[in-house]
Amino acid sequence: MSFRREKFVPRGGPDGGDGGDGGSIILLADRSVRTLKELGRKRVFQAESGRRGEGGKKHGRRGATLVLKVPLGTEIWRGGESGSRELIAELIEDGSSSVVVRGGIGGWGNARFATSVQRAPRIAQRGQRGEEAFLVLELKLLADVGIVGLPNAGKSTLLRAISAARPKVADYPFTTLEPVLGMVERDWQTFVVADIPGLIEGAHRGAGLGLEFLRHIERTKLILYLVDGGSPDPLADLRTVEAEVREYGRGVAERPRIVAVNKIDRPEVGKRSREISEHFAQAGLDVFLVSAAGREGLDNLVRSLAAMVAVEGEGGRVPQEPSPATVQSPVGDVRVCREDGAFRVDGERAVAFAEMMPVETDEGRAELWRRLKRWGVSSALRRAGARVGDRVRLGSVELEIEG
Ligand SMILES: Nc1nc2c(ncn2[C@@H]2O[C@H](COP(=O)(O)OP(=O)(O)OP(=O)(O)O)[C@@H](O)[C@H]2O)c(=O)[nH]1
Ligand SMILES: [Mg+2]
Repeated sequence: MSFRREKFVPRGGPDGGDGGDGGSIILLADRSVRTLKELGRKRVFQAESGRRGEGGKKHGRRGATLVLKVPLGTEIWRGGESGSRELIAELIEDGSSSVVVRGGIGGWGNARFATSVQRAPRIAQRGQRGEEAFLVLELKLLADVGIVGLPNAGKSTLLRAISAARPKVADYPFTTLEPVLGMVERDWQTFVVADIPGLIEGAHRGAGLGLEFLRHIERTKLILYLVDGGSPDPLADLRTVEAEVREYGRGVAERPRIVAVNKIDRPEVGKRSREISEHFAQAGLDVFLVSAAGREGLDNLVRSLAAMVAVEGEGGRVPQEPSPATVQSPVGDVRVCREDGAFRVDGERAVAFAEMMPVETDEGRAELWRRLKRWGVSSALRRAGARVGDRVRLGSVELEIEG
């Protein structure tokens, strides 16, 4: 509330400006954020208040929006009074966001209330109360492949063998307590494999570590069932695990699958390997015979996983038009986007460099690709969905991604 005060104006009019709106809080999915740990350290977040209005009809400034970055795959739940909760958003794609609480509207200053009748209103609004919310954030890992099997089957050993991830391996059950993700790279394709704890018969009733961790593979494109070839009956082991996965529900049991029998390096397993595959074949199952520890048969297995991930990726699960990716490279910002069936790379220096290269020669092209890789452009292309055989344009240069 304010009234104009000037010399020789004995009774100035009302000139109180409006208050600014309060800031909102937005959760934003950002691929550079990996965990919720950062957020977890602080418990209460508050966006900035709007400023007060002032005399001279000056409106108060709006409160700044508070943007909290979260990893891709974050679920936002609103906690209810009775402990119930409701899912309000899932932030899966890079850049997706959700306004979780809205700032209040700024109150009107007394200048707004002046009328021909009421020339000196002593009314000013209070600002609206901002929203408050009690939220639970839960991170579901985003993996393409989930490895499922009994404890000790060699799941973690396998993930170590096919990726740079280093989950703990030991000769006792339930070595893995938390899911571990590994990035598997094969030529132009990368996919993420999740190693999860082993599950045992009765897990749906809480035996062993239970089944709760299966939520981490709810969204995988396929499941890799890994069984220990040294077990008395590997097929029965598979059935046990399958039954538990079915109990868990949520479509995990119906996911496309690959079955692999592990530890064929052990002499007693090697000897039985034909018998084992035939046993599975009779049940209509094609299996891969591998040794995670001895790195046998893994090329074949990874090739099949990669192919299945690629096929599944064409369904509705993966966005067909990922948002343009920008990379900060030594030659400045480079942007990658889709352009009628091909991929376009923008960035002044990167494009100039490409146009200056003798791309008609194998050597020239190879050198350009080496640069693009070093600048992070290849990864950006891959993230944007580019695969072997796709065309890439840099200014007037057009290249095909070679395998
Ligand atoms: N001989 C042989 N041993 C293996 C192979 N793969 C794993 N092992 C051994 O089997 C044991 C269990 O391996 P892990 O990779 O920890 O098994 P896991 O399935 O991750 O087990 P949990 O995390 O407890 O569910 C370890 O002693 C490994 O060294 C293999 O291909 N050959
Ligand atoms: Mg393990």
